[in-house]
Amino acid sequence: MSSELVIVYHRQPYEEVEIDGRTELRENKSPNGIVPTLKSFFGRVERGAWVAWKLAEDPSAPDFEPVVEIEDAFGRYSVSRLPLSERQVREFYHVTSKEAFWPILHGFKDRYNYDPVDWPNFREVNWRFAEAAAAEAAPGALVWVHDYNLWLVPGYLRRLRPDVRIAFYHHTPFPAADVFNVLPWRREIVESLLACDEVGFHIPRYAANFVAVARSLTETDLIADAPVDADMIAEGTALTERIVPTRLRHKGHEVAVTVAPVGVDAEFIDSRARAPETLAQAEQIRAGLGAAQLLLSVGRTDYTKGGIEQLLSFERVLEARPDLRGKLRLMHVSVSANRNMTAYEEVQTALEQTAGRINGRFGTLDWQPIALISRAVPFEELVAYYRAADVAWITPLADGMNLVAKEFVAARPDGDGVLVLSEFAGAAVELQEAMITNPFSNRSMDQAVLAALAMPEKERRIRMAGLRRVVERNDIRAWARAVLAGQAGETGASPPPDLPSTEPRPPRAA
Ligand code: GDG
Repeated sequence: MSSELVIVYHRQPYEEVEIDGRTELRENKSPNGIVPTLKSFFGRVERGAWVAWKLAEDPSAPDFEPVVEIEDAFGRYSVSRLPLSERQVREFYHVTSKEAFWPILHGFKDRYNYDPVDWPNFREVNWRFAEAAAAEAAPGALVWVHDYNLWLVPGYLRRLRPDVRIAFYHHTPFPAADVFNVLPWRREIVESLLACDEVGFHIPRYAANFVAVARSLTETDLIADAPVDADMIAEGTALTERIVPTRLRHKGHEVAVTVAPVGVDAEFIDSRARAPETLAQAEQIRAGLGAAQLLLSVGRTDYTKGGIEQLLSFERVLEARPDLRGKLRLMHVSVSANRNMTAYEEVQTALEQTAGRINGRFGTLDWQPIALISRAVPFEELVAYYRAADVAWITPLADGMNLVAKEFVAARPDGDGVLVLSEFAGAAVELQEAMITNPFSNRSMDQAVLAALAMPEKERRIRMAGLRRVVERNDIRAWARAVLAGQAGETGASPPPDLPSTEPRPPRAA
């Protein structure tokens, strides 16, 4: 019970590698992403803790140490691994979180599946996360909980440890009340979130939706709001809000509602994109294309990412513009995170069938219009593709933020390249110089990609310069700063530690 900062995140903060029958803990292969950023917060506290789950054959007698002490480049912290059985993980993560919550969060009411949900199991798993966090937190510590699969943790933790500060960050969208309130457990979830000192979102719309849901279900007063900064107002686009709620009161307890859009490590990606080996790889990619333009699409295999809709747009474009046949290639990277889930298998099959049909319809011996990539591309290679692409085509039907769009921009120190971005990605309120498109409209989709392919260099450069300013300014460090500011002053709690740098500190002797 001695950590000043406890991070509660479902995944462990490192990779486990089997070497000669022994398990070794290694830094995550990709230096990119949210995990290293979260770990960097440990660099400025005396002692931190991370709570995650780990598969155990018999959770009552796990064959691993539940708590391990780590001393690495990021600092000194313990990792509590909650032993969960395969069944518990399936029910809590793959069923309740992915089949019931995920579709609702993204506005797909018709995909919502209530029947298989084992709610007592969800409660139990969340309770155990809360217990582990309570066991690690020093008096008055900050406990920072991530994402909807841990929705009940704040409420339980408040009961176990009234003294700690609790912050919660949503990585997904937060839907409007008439969508969220489909969930039969809506009140329990919202009461838990209202036990936080701070609830954080990517963009003002999600914060406003959360407040509307809270007020629809509970006696909650809105005690402060604020105008949205001009740089988060993308005139006329779907997710723009002008006023953002900032403070609530529920049962005498005040909750700060904060907006902090997650950014990417722009500096790191920029340096990768300038590296000679990346440039050589990008050159090679371009040489392989001949005179063809490269359209690049990257995302997880998920119905929210709009992959099928995008392939259909590509097909319409090739149909309507025979002159483009042979002069255009689409590299569609769609990596499955949850191979064993029916919903994702269906998307994968549909992607393969659609891409196969389009290649069959238009392809020749020398030219296949679509390269469908289902394996994870190493990040360094991905940067080379970002660098080589003419157009990044990112058109999710719903997306909390979408970091791929920001990575593409960060990977373009050459100042060229066009970003076509769905207005239903949180990133669209920040990335106002992108070609914004509505993925629910065939005409908007087809016109945006055609306009991007035909865009004159001068306009491309003006837009990219604007995008790069935003991505550099709102990078991962800015996110950390905004999060820390929200967790401090607003809640009346003690000031936060200084802003950590994502540059890891040198390892120290244990
Ligand atoms: C959730 C929210 C929110 C993808 N393919 C490969 C690969 N990736 C990497 C990308 C990027 C990450 O995966 C995807 O991030 P996104 O933000 O696009 O989407 P989600 O995974 O759905 O994340 C989302 C995010 O949380 C953060 O809050 O933005 O809205 O849904 O970093 O680069 N990386 C590599 N190879 C691939 O083939 N190496």
